[in-house]
Amino acid sequence: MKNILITGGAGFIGSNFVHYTLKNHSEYQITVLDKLTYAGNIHNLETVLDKIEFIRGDICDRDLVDELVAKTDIIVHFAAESHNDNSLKNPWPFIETNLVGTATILEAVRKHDKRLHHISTDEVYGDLPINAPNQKFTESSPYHGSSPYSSTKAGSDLLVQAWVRSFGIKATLSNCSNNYGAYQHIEKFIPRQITNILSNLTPKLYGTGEQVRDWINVDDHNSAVHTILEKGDTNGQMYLIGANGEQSNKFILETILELMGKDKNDYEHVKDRAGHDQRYAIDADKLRAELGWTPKYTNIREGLKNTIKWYQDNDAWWRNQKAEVEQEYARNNQ
Ligand code: NAD
Ligand code: TDX
Repeated sequence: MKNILITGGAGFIGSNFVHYTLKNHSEYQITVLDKLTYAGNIHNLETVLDKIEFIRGDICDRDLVDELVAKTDIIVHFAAESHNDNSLKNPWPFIETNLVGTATILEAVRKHDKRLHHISTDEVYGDLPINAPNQKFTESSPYHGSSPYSSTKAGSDLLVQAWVRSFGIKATLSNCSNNYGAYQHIEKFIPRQITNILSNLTPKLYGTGEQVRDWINVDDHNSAVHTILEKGDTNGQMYLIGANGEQSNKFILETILELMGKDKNDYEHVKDRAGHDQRYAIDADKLRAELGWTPKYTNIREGLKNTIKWYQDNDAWWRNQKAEVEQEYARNNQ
């Protein structure tokens, strides 16, 4: 058995990673470290709490991180402030968690000589033009963060790279595109629109809605992370994760409306996001060619159908947050 420490394991992707690991990788003994911010939810793990160790704590807490890293073999670092819109209102938690938190983990990894996998995002590369299908992000694309969120994630990647080069720590990095699936906070695009429809509220599209995101099922992201844990080059190699899922926001929203039996025009355009990235697109050839990974769930219609069903079936998981989330958006005319 190997011990694995999962930071941010009560959030959207991290909790899916815990479930995925328990189902598919019995070789791991799991500890989760999560602060349970507004985005973390212990209920995401309630069915498996007897199979894992859960520790509520902050990745910026040096003593706690040191103690937990000392006891583990591998760290998979998901914990982050993750929502662009929040970073535009108050960047400080992003600077604390994404930069100081990652540095705290790196120092413990260095001291105890442990293996790190750092979870990052395609947003570190900025954006691409909408009408340039041949342009995609690759591992050699230049860093170009647009928001405090994406720039602090970019900074966290650079910290990992520096600790590899200067201190020789064993680390891999992955930069994934937009995830969808169960347990995603209702502040994010797809769950916000699904829960708007389930609450008889009008879905809200920023600006023209022509912006493109490269959608991937959260289990495909997590299977890629496991592939990197098994076969990745720990000399600081970075792998882009994506499943060729490019779609405009407008298309996604119209498909959700249609799948939920509504008129596909039944939404409103609201104020655009400041600095809104136009298009993300991933070239995942390195991961596919070097490590032999392939995604499984590439039918976005099917994926949206299952995600809608999850929010329908798990009303209690999101319902009591809905009014507050929408109030916050309304304050910004969104
Ligand atoms: P999320 O906001 O749903 O979850 C983040 C989790 O981290 C929460 O459980 C929260 O409580 C925890 N956390 C936050 N600050 C912490 C701190 N200081 N100490 C300990 N725990 C803390 O985010 P997510 O969407 O699951 O994203 C997880 C990771 O994946 C992030 O690093 C994000 O940048 C990256 N990522 C996300 C996407 C996406 O589409 N959501 C795509 C690519 C990469
Ligand atoms: O109500 C909305 N209406 C809307 O049109 C919301 C919340 C969003 N949008 C648009 C903005 C984006 O173009 O939808 C798109 C997706 O928005 P988000 O869900 O906020 O995701 P994004 O900003 O693309 O970032 C996501 O993917 C990369 C995650 O939140 C990040 O954590 C990840 O790094």
